[in-house]
Amino acid sequence: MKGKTFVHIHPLTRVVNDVVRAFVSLGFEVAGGPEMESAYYNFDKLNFPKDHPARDMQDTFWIKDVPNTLLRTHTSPVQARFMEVHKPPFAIVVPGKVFRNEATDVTHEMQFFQIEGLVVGSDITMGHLKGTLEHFLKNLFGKDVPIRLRPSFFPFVEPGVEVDMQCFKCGGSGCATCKKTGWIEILGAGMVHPNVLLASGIDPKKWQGFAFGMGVDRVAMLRYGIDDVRLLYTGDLRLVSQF
Ligand code: 2NL
Repeated sequence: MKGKTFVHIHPLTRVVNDVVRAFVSLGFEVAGGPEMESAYYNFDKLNFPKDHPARDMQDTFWIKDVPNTLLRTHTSPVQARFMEVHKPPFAIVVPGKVFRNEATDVTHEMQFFQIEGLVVGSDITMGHLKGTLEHFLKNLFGKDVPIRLRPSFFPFVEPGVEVDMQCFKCGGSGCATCKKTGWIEILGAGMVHPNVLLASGIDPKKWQGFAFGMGVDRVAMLRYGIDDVRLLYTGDLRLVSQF
């Protein structure tokens, strides 16, 4: 070929690669699964009540004319499938595309990327969760990053937490990136709900686990200062060629 060839790696691909590499260096394995799922794996196995609003037509893309079939709203059904066929202990990360039926704006797309993690073993505690996330952020940013855990709720964990990291832009003193708070919400996490382990044939008296999930798009926007999530999906070379 004549002339110069430039290789550009999409910002979403960069974040997925870096995050997955950080967890693989801690001994995690990578798992994947189908984007078209059943309500059983996407909701029922994950302790979503039958009347949970996420199951709504407004929030979920249901496949027309195929009963109980949808585009997965998170990567958790992959972990549910994994737990059915693997005995603990295990540690996995699951990167993948997910879908939500909602209006788009600068922070919302109807398709986006998620990375979830799941660790199941004996005597696994919240301390293991915190230590793992600290290792992950140190690996990603090349230095210690303080984090804080705030109580939160997700149907598939108990207790659930939201995890903030100290702002990487200002170091915690307050700036536009962290909205003057010094902290950036980076992921959701928690201890796997006993119902979720039970539903996949794992005895919660013998095994415990922690899980977490993060939005890749959000991390890419923060990291690269991209102010509209929709730019990540246009294929516009003026964006892509900067990476
Ligand atoms: C978020 C929060 C989260 C999980 C995902 C999970 C999966 C299984 C069992 C238990 Cl199979 N938990 N995943 C747990 C807590 C939070 O994601 O804000 N994601 C963008």
